[in-house]
Amino acid sequence: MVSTADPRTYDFVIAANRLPVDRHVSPDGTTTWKTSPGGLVTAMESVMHGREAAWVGWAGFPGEAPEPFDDDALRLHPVPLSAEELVDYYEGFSNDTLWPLYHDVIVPPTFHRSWWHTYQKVNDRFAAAIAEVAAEGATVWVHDYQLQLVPALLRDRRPDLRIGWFNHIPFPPVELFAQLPWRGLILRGLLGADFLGFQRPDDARNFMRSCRSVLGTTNRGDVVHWAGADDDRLGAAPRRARAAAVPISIDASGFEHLARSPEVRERAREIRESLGDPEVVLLGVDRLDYTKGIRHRLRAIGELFEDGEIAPPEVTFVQVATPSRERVEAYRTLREQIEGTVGRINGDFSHLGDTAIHYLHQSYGREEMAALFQVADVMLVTPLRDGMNLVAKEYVTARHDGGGALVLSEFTGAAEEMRSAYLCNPHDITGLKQTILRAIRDTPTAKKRRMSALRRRVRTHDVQRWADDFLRALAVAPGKPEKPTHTDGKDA
Ligand code: GDG
Repeated sequence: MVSTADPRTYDFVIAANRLPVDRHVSPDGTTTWKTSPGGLVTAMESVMHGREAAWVGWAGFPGEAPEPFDDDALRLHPVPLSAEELVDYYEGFSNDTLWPLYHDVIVPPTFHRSWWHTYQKVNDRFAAAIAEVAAEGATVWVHDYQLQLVPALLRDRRPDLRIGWFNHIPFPPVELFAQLPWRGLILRGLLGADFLGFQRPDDARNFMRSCRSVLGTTNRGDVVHWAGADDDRLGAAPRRARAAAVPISIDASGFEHLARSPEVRERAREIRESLGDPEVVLLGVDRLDYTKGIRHRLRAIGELFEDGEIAPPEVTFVQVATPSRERVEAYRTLREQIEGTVGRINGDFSHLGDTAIHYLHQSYGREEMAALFQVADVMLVTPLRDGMNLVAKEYVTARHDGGGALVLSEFTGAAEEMRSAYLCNPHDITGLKQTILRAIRDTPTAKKRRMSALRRRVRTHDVQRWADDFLRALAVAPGKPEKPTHTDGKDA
């Protein structure tokens, strides 16, 4: 990677909270950057088609930001965040105000004016950085809930840009969104975009309803019409923005290729053997987050052990809970609760050499993940609310043998597309238990039929298609109204 400070500008700019690279400092003090293997990076590579692009984001450590540098055709433009800003903008407003509010208030959101002020300040810094690297008339793709003010702040600086925003998490119903003390300013921030992409049609509808109810906008179909306001803070210029569902996906061919590799298949055999060759392996893979429904899943599994419906060594449950947001109180509490429950269940139902639940609070490489998916006879994806859930899509992609069964919560964006999964309501513990048993006991033919439909869906709706769909929608989005709009006030 080459570090240069020249003021080049780019026709395509991506902005996300994090840059797609991680810094590694070796013992002799040399710094190297490694591309973080994520869906977003792959998707962006596929749409860049070799053209030069810039990525604006935080470099992953507090304090002064490194100078912009190149990673192949990608210009990386770090935005600095101080340690205090990380606490207030990232851990606070993003992860302890917006995250719970946008996920059905599973835990109560915390509202602090000081967090909000920092969120505004950091969003403004991102907007300034994007304005600096974007060429005249460039396309800018802003990602996620951490940067909701960026579209309008950027448009104020650079009306020439085409601005899109994609929400990776759900957009809440107006009844919940209305709790946010700064609701009008957030919506106004988003309306700076030409196109707003959401995971599900319901998320787009929730957004449009919030705009109508909070800002008094009207909409025709999926286009929101903002007539401008007298309130200076909201801005006076009329705008039009389109809001629609563009569900995210995974690099299906890349992941399948990895899953088919001899190393991964061999590793899958090893894992199964080290678990004692059980008849049925149940698996959960989640960031340790209260949205993922891990406690409800454990409750159902614990009761199934208690009822004698399942028992080790024939059946074992592996739960990978990747460490996440450990400085936020709600996450620490959740970890204690989960580990207490796992301990109790194992105390009651494990025997020497036969473990009921293998609980792993660790992160693993992609290869290990792909191997684990191949070992799972039944994959449990049971979030209480999830924007999409990529684990569900990765699981079916890894099952190139056509085996396995996916239990999937209705409250994920993935459930909208993956109708052939064993769908469940994770709040209904009795129903969840029955669904898990059904996924274990269904005939191989029935399971194969479902798996084959799921695999087809993900193969034909991969991350490249998502990025293409988003950029196509952004390219034709209406933007600034050319003439006064006539509105019928109907909801989409
Ligand atoms: C947000 C939204 C939306 C997990 N542990 C390890 C690991 N992972 C990988 C999974 C998957 C990704 O992380 C998690 O993605 P999810 O979609 O399941 O969930 P969030 O992190 O909450 O993501 C979500 C997503 O954004 C995209 O828009 O779907 O709804 O909440 O790829 O495999 N990967 C590795 N080691 C781990 O230990 N290598």
